[in-house]
Amino acid sequence: MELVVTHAVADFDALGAAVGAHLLYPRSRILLGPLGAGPRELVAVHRDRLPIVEPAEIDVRAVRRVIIVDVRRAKRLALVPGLLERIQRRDGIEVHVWDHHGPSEDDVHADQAIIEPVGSATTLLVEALQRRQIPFGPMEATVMALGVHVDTGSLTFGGSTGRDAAALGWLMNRGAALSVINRYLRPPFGDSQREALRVLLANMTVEKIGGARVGFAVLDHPSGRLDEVVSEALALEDVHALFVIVPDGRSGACVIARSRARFVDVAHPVAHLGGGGHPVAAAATCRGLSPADARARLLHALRNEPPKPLKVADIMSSPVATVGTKTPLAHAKEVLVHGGFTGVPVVKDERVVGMLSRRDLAKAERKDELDRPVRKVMSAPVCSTTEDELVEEALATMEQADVGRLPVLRGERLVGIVTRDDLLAFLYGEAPPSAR
Ligand SMILES: [Mn+2]
Repeated sequence: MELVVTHAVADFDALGAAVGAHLLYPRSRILLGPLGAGPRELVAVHRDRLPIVEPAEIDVRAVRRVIIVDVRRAKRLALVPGLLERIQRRDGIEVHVWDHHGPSEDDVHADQAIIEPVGSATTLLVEALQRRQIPFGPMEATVMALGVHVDTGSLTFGGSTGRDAAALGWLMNRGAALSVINRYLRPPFGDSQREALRVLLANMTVEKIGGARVGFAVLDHPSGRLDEVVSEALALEDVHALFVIVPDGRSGACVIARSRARFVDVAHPVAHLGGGGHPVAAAATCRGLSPADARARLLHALRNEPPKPLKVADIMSSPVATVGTKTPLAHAKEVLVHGGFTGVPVVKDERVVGMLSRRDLAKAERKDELDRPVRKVMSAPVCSTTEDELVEEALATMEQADVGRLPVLRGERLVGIVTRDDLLAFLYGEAPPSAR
């Protein structure tokens, strides 16, 4: 007997990868543990077309090969009694692993391991199916496409790769049904999700950790599709990451974590509670730990290794060339041209009172007014930033004000400047212009 297995509370990536594995290992059957809400609804309708085996049908001694997908930590596997012991004893059982998570201490030993850092585990199976030209129908293509969509946020999460996009494209060409994908990917909220969202937002507290805003919410009771509720809350609130904790059974807690900033890795604190996942989405189920204790431990883990978002001080240029309000424009032009600046702050009594850009100068030059003082053509008031501000926030200021540079102030004193070039280098992960 060959079994395809995955993690408990299987999501669509687990299910899609399992369906792909069955195509790749045609003698196998899929063993599913508890399912997440979306997969549960899909399986309820698709059950007869999926090669699912019930736990009661399995003779553990007869299992010759186990294909583990979307997981390899012993703790997270959804198995039948006795099977994990046989896997760990390497007792006449061949183990194949297809996974895209980082390593952990309790990873099972594999005879064959395909472990690559792509956005979804399903992608790895799809690539193998493509290489071996294995045929399948629109139903299988659809379930696998859902796997890629869910784990990559439809190719938008950090960690999504061109390989995920190529796999998804190939599945679409193989007949993946968009109407079915949309049905299961973004079902409308029901009353219980709306209520959970309301309570979550009302209970949320925000902690500042290492400059990042991290939201925490403890809910009184679990609700269906809570992971989608958490994602929705993250989209609504001005936080970089969100941890939601609900009771699990009589003496346990469940954690669902989401991040939208690359500088907050939620998998790391969640791993302290025995959970796992990815930098942008992680979850843990903790036995014997109250929701309040789980919250305290997450906070402790985060404070021990705080996020390190880039701040304005990390990318600003200094010292800054300036001009005075009374400086003639002809002289200011020389400062700009010689320095290669597109603009300079205008300073009076050591306070920044305006900005003078090349555009302001060109306008004056066309009117033959370069003998006038700077204050006549400078732009004011000035949009500024501070050294401690996150680069993300300076970027938002620049977007909203549509200005090309932000003077950096400490109190009233000018200590640096951030330009469009600096922020573009940050956006595209380039070396800052000042270091080039
Ligand atoms: Mn996955």
